[in-house]
Amino acid sequence: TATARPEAEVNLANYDAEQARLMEERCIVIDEHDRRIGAESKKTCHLMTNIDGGLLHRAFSVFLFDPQGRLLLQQRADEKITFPAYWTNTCCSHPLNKEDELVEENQLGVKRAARRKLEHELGIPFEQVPLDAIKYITRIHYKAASNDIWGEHEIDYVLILQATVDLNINVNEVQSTRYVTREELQTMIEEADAGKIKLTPWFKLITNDLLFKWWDHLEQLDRVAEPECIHRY
Ligand code: DMA
Ligand code: MN
Repeated sequence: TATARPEAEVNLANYDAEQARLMEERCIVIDEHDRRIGAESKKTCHLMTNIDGGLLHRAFSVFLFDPQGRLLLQQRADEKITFPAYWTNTCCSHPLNKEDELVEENQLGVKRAARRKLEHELGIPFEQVPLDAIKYITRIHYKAASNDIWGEHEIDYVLILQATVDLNINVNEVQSTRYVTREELQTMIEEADAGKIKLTPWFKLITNDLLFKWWDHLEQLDRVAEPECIHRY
């Protein structure tokens, strides 16, 4: 079973101060069936030493589409400790180990966390993202290293949203954004294969396997949702 090591081994003083501070957030530690078994700091959850010991946490990934069906992407800030400067889906983060974000019924906890981070990273006002506009599709269990020290090992709730939103990006989190069509995303995938840009591992997995099917059913997401499923990679 998973055991977290003490916090002391990696010195966060070498990183951006705000991103280092956010490493104190309390993530939800889960077993491979997505049952809560505890809580650990974001730092503890993202150290490869702990991940290699099996430590797993709960996360979410938002895919926001505009009314014309274009997907909003972000390029992560250079300040991010994991996957800096990588292009990825609209917004990712973690529900925190606090009462309102622990609620599992109707995936309320992760949806609340998604609204919180859409506002924090992209400046999207809460009122532009009603909770019932956020559709839960499925879960993805994956592991990926960012470098020798840091990485991800998560069960990631995929949330899809179609809305018109105002953006006011937090440059400590996000360095740029763009809306893409399917064809434009395909071009970015080719650029990533050619080494010209970087795409996050979870976004690549989801894009390879699942995204285009969801994209074809934005008006009828119930038909492609797999709420009980945990896709394993
Ligand atoms: C973590 O994303 C969640 C996934 C699905 C990779 P993140 O590194 O952007 O989290 P945060 O914004 O909280 O640093
Ligand atoms: Mn994570």
